[in-house]
Amino acid sequence: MSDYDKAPRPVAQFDTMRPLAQLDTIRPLAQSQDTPDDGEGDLSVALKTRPKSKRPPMYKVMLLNDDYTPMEFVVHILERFFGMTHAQAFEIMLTVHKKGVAVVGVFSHEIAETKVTQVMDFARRHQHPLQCTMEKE
Ligand code: TYC
Repeated sequence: MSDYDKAPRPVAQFDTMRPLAQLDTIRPLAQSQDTPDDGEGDLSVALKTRPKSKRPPMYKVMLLNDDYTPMEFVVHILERFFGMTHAQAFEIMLTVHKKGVAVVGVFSHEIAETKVTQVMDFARRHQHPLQCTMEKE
């Protein structure tokens, strides 16, 4: 067990998923009850409009590189708060180390904000200068 695991863990949180694409256009609905299919060869299709529904905006959560935060601490953050395997976490940590920044997940506004707060609090408690930010997709 690593030292980081001794701190209290946050309650498990399930990331929101994007709903399936919702079409805003007029499209056929199932055969209307008003016009039952009488089998007489009427090829018309019942069209109804549906209210426009917009998908909620999504937010990228990003980790920034610095010269002081230990690599293993960043790997631990990615495993603990972003559900990555050790191998995934190590790869993303190296990307941040080499490129300066990497997206570590995309979430609803509320979940993204929670992730940023969890990472920043955890880094601060361990006295590391690690920075985590969010940005609209
Ligand atoms: N650059 C840090 C080091 O060499 C490691 C590091 C990686 C820090 C990713 C922050 O988000 C980060 N110890």
